Amino acid sequence: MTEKAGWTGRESATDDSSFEGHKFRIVLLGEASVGKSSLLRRFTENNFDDEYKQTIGSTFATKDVKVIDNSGVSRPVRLVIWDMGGQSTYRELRRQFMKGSAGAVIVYDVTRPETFMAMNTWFESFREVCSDAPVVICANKIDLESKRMVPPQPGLMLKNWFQSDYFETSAKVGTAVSDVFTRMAQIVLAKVISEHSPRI
Ligand SMILES: Nc1nc2c(ncn2[C@@H]2O[C@H](COP(=O)(O)OP(=O)(O)OP(=O)(O)O)[C@@H](O)[C@H]2O)c(=O)[nH]1
Ligand SMILES: [Mg+2]
Repeated sequence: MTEKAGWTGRESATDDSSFEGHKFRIVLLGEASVGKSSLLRRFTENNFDDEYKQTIGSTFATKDVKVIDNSGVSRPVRLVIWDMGGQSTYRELRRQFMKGSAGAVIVYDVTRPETFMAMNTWFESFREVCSDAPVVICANKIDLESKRMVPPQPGLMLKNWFQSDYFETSAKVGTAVSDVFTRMAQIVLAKVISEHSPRI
């Protein structure tokens, strides 16, 4: 799949006559096997696969959501979500895709503390490329209660550190998955609206 030329994190819908709303590119980041593709699949197809199929390079999926803005108006938002393979060999490719994206969902696996420990590196590499785009943290696989090694507390510390939202999710069961993406849509929409309102 190739990226459309001239894409930025925010695009008006003028190039897509069937959709009237804002369109945002979001990237999914985090270590290999934390559940990025599974979260995307759950969100876009409401499906889950127990078998691990490593993402080769990157793929994307699109979903339209309705977001209530600050004035209570429901607005259509199209999210184009890029799913980056977490293997380190894709580092440069990921940098290219991060450029100009409107926000990042950064995921770790609560059963593997090393994936939590890597969160700061993911955050920093995103910040290097997108200095003020919003980030949402996803503590995934919370259905694996007996295997859970990272409790909520460190996740909440990360939330403060990154100044971001934090969700505990399960792509398997579906817990809070749509909340993650809907919240991201809401934040990026609010940001665009505030950047384009006249300053007094
Ligand atoms: N129990 C449970 N398993 C999950 C969950 N999310 C993902 N998995 C499993 O974890 C494995 C890895 O999931 P993926 O979605 O492929 O992980 P990824 O982050 O896309 O991995 P890369 O593409 O290599 O970066 C798969 O076997 C999934 O079935 C979850 O919420 N709960
Ligand atoms: Mg994947």
